[in-house]
Amino acid sequence: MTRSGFVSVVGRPNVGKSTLVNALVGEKVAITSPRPQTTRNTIRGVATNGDTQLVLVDTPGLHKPRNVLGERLNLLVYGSIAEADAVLFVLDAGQPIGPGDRLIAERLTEANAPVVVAVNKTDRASGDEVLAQLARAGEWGFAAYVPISALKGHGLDALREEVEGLMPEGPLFFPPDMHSDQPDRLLAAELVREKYLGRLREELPHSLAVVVDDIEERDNGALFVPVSIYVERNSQKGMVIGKGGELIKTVGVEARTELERLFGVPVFLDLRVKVEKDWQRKDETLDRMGF
Ligand SMILES: Nc1nc2c(ncn2[C@@H]2O[C@H](COP(=O)(O)OP(=O)(O)O)[C@@H](O)[C@H]2O)c(=O)[nH]1
Ligand SMILES: [Mg+2]
Repeated sequence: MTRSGFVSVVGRPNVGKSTLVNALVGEKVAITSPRPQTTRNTIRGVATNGDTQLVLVDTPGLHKPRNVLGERLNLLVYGSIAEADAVLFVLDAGQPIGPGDRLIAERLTEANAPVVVAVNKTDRASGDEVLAQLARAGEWGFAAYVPISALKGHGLDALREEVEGLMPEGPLFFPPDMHSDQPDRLLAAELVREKYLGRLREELPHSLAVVVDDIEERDNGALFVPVSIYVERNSQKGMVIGKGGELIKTVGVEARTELERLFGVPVFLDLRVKVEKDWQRKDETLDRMGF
């Protein structure tokens, strides 16, 4: 009998949720960055191990919402918890447990699904710090606690075992060789955004949205990918393009190289920068952008 279930991966921004999902899937399905609030939608990564399948739902970090986008992101997370067979709650071993973590823990206590706590980034914390973190989190009384490093791959087998044991019996949801249910155009948009994060100064990453409309397959098998890069103000356009088009060129080359590796065919990226005033605050614009 096979086992298969949905696992909602939750935690504060930047604790390493997306890195963990990629590590468990064994392939990049979600973008990551040193900046908080990199993940803006729920991406499902599929990890099949023998006759057990985990459908890992990577979520945006829960945080105090500052605008309509923030509110929608939090609702996404709560929805994902409600539908989950198990929850993976990720903590940072090197950061004190804060009000953000406690809020999530409270929500999870009320939820029906069993919770496995992963204390992540053990590669950057001392043994004592990791133990103290496990003890503090242990007071919540969840199903299991596992120290891991998603980046270095430490502790992942133990974590997988705990989570797999919580999956209900039933048919696999996806073919075993499938890694994500994310459409190619979403992955392409996310990869372009990832290349920009970390390269833009302070507040600009929050003003950035990337949308890929339909990807076209050309006769020679190459893919034509039309990419719209939205900023909120005219003054931000130049920052995204860079001096003499330098930045947009670098981003384009990096994203194209990665997409060609993932898709296995030549890719042509058509990058356009557009101004959409206050897109984060407008319901109608968010709908159009697919949030
Ligand atoms: N040292 C270390 N860094 C990590 C680990 N896991 C994630 N990170 C880093 O933490 C940052 C945030 O990771 P990300 O997966 O985007 O976090 P998310 O916001 O929770 O999805 C990135 O710079 C990651 O490389 C880990 O196990 N060890
Ligand atoms: Mg993330």
